[in-house]
Amino acid sequence: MSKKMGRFISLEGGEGAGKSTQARELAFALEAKGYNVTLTREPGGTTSAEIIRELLLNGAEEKWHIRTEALLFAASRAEHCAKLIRPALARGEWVISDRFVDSNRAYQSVNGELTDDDILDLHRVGSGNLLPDRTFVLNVPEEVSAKRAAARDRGGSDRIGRRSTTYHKLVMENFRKFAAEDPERVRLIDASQAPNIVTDSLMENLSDLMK
Ligand code: T5A
Repeated sequence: MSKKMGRFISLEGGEGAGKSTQARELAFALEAKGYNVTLTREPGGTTSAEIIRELLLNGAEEKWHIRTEALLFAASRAEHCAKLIRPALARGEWVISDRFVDSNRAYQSVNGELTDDDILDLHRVGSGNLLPDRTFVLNVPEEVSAKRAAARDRGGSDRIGRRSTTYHKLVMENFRKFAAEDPERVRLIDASQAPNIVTDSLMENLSDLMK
């Protein structure tokens, strides 16, 4: 069974909030309802974009200037949109992306060098302003996400994950602000519960898109 209308969903939030877990569970739940699903991630998702991911996430903090970092994330997304996301949507598939442009907005604006409008401009040039039909920000108390991230990383997080607690707090504030500004697209989800309960909540928040 294949249902035709393609939809684009992104999962966002801080480190270790459970995005990858929920991306997988959501894909299973949608497939069980008969939808064709493409599961992907950002940065990455295509061969070339995964090369940019390696450049971004490995190495020392000072490796990239913040403007270069923002451009590399936008470049990875341009590849991802052109070669994977847009074609899958055109085939009528549901695309679930583990992070998308809202991560770029939330993380690369923190130090004040770039504004939200700057980052949205990069997205317009690189990816033609493609936005998800729905974005879920997984919201968990800081101590819970720290515990989950530590369990996942076993002590070694990536170049951006290693930034300070203050940095990550500001990132989460940005995500919450996006949800408050655009509640139709961006939904704040309590992700502190068991995985199956969180997935049920995501599915409930997609019911209007399944019609
Ligand atoms: N970045 C990214 C930017 O700065 N700008 C950008 O534009 C983009 C796109 C890489 C980094 O890049 C930055 C953000 C990041 O620093 P990433 O690979 O998505 O991004 O890295 P993480 O945010 O660290 O994401 P992870 O995929 O590693 O963590 P998740 O997906 O949030 O968490 P997950 O699902 O792996 O779960 C972590 C642990 O918790 C458990 C899991 O089993 C796992 O052990 N868990 C739960 N336990 C109890 N209850 C639940 N409900 C649970 N859900 C998961």
